[in-house]
Amino acid sequence: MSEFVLYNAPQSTCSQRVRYTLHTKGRAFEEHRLDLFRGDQLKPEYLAINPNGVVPTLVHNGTPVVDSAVIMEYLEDILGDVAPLRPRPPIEVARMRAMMSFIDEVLTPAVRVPSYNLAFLPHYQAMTEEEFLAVCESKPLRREFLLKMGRTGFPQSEMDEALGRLKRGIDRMAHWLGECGGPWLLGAELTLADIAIIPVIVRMDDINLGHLWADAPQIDLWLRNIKATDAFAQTYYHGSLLTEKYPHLQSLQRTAHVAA
Ligand SMILES: N[C@@H](CCC(=O)N[C@@H](CS)C(=O)NCC(=O)O)C(=O)O
Repeated sequence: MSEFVLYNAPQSTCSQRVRYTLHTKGRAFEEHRLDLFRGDQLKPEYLAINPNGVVPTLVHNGTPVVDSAVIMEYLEDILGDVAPLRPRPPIEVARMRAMMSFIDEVLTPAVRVPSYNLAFLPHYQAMTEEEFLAVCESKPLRREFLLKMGRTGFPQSEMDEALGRLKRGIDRMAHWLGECGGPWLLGAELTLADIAIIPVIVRMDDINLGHLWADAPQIDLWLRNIKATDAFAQTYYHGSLLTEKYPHLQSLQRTAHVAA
């Protein structure tokens, strides 16, 4: 068995954070790609290593570590000498963790709402009401979220609320970059805070929400810098973007470009 075994999904934003961290550290890992719509994450053998029934899970030398932010910190704890992703002064570490906490409280849950409405909803619409309720009941972490979405999708009011939160998050990111002068969130060195926000920004870009940072060229530059890293290409292999998995989103993007 490899030292690192990663259970994840290509298009899962939480998984992408961990893939990016492992690639930045140059660590090979055995990758298991779960099919989240087939319910691989809810099978008893997976629940035994991650009782939350979500990806990612990193198994290190046989012991599971769960939750993407925890896994990133764990990797830094054990591999801190290789491509360090945490500043040295404790006050800077506190600042980095406060950013990560903001990202997880505001941006990460907010981006889920348009993602589900635009890309995942048809999967649930194809079910009968009974099947849908059974899937909701089987989810340890996402039961209420899915029930709220229902089979008609989140209403416009929820979408507007999510977009409002995304905009507030983007403004905060622009402020962080402006404050330190970039190119990364804490200044000259890439840190775990940058990695924590990558999948949110890439997802927003992918589902055509990049206009939310039209007045913040520092975010455009940050995204270009991220995309130029080796770890980015390794992390975002084909099938990691929603537009690659769901062709109907590509036509949405084309329409928006024409309209823009
Ligand atoms: N806080 C967890 C959240 C993990 C999570 O929500 N994972 C999603 C994919 S990004 C998932 O596995 N969803 C499967 C499902 O809802 O059944 C983390 O950061 O690891």
